[in-house]
Amino acid sequence: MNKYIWLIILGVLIVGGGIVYRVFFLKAEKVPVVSGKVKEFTVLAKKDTWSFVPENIEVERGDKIIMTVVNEDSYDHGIAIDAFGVSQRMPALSTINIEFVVTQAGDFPFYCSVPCGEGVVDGKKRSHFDMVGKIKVRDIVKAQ
Ligand SMILES: [Cu+2]
Repeated sequence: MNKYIWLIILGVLIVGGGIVYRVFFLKAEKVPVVSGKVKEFTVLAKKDTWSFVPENIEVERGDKIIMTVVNEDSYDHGIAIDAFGVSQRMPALSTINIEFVVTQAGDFPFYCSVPCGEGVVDGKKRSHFDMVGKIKVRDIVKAQ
């Protein structure tokens, strides 16, 4: 048979497999949802505390998040949210904006992605590894 016929058959199998998976096998809670709502937050990398303020953010699945992240320190930080493909450097004394859609429900950590040192805050040792926060995404669509 003509090689192009085989290529077309292969293409139909790949696309058809995707459609069959999406229609019959993909669970409702795994289907990406877009709510159309926009939620804006400001998160501070608070000066010389190695912490994000606030540390917890609550949103609903499908929301578009516009996050303004302010680095109050005179050294660099970063912010990364693995689940939503966010990773940005925050230069010293800068403000950055990140946008993403929370398509999945659950608890997702965000953390500093740039080694930024350590220090003592209120008698306790704090460091780069303490710069962790959490985005709690509530499910608005009930799974069947
Ligand atoms: Cu850091």
